Amino acid sequence: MSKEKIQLCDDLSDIMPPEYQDLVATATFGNEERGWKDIGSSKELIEQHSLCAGCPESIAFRYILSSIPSPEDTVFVGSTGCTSLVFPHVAVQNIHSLFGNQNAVASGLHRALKCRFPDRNKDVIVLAGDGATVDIGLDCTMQSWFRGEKFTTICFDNELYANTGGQESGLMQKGFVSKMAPVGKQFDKVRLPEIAREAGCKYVAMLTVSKPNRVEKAIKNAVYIARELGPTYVQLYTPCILEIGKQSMEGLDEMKDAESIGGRFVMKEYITDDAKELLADMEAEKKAKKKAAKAGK
Ligand SMILES: Cc1ncc(C[n+]2csc(CCOP(=O)(O)OP(=O)(O)O)c2C)c(N)n1
Ligand code: SF4
Ligand SMILES: [Mg+2]
Repeated sequence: MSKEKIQLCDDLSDIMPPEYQDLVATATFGNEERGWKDIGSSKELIEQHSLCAGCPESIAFRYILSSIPSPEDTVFVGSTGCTSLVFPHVAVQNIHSLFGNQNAVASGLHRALKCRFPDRNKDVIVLAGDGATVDIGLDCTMQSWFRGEKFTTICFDNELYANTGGQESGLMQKGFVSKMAPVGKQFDKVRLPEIAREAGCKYVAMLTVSKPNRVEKAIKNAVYIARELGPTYVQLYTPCILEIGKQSMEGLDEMKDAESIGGRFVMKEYITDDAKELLADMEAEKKAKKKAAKAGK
């Protein structure tokens, strides 16, 4: 795992786009400690986006891309929705699946990568909206968890179908009225984190993207646990400011409100015992490495 994979060919380097040259010069590939704090000095994996100005999905993308441990060995599987507008701007391999099929596609992809590269970690990460994950795709989502497929599912939960103008989703809150669902949601928000836990996920987290360090930790936990043990699920509140009638600067306040005591997005984490053990071992190994490095100075 290194920057070697993205090196420029000497004869062609001067005609390569400046974005690619920047990527080669500043990429954090191969740095195990890469994280959200690199965003300020390296915009390597996402140059721009085509979401609405101020959409929290854009910062969620940046936090995720800066936190994945091995971008050069990662493949994202997306689905139709606002998230899919971002993938063309992202410098990580990605596949666009038919709406709702993303976890089935990811299952096949992960198995194929395992056969092709048996000795290498190849991380597969599904990143899709709530409509794709819980409504139209729920069967594929849950069956992949039942089968114990070793990849991470991330859901950008904006509590409606944003990309098609605001229809009701299973993750919409009870009573909410949107443009394309004028009667108001009749049922409670589906408890997907609990379903994920009961369907066999080894690690589940639900949180907003207001605190980058929390997002980084959840993404890293999810990817490392999926590599070794089984399916993991992260649900991120990325409010659709357009549909809930907020200004571009108001997404952060909306997330802070939603995660405060009694809110719908108070942070939740479920970790199985074997996953806790794995995380503890990794932490101990990291500390030992640091100590050895210090002693060697
Ligand atoms: C098979 C199929 N069914 C329906 C659609 C129409 N469609 C496109 S985006 C979308 C809603 C996406 O909602 P969500 O997954 O919550 O993502 P968001 O746009 O909210 O980020 C739908 C229903 C489609 N493109 N393909
Ligand atoms: S419609 Fe909503 S979710 Fe989609 S980009 Fe705009 S603000 Fe974001
Ligand atoms: Mg949605």
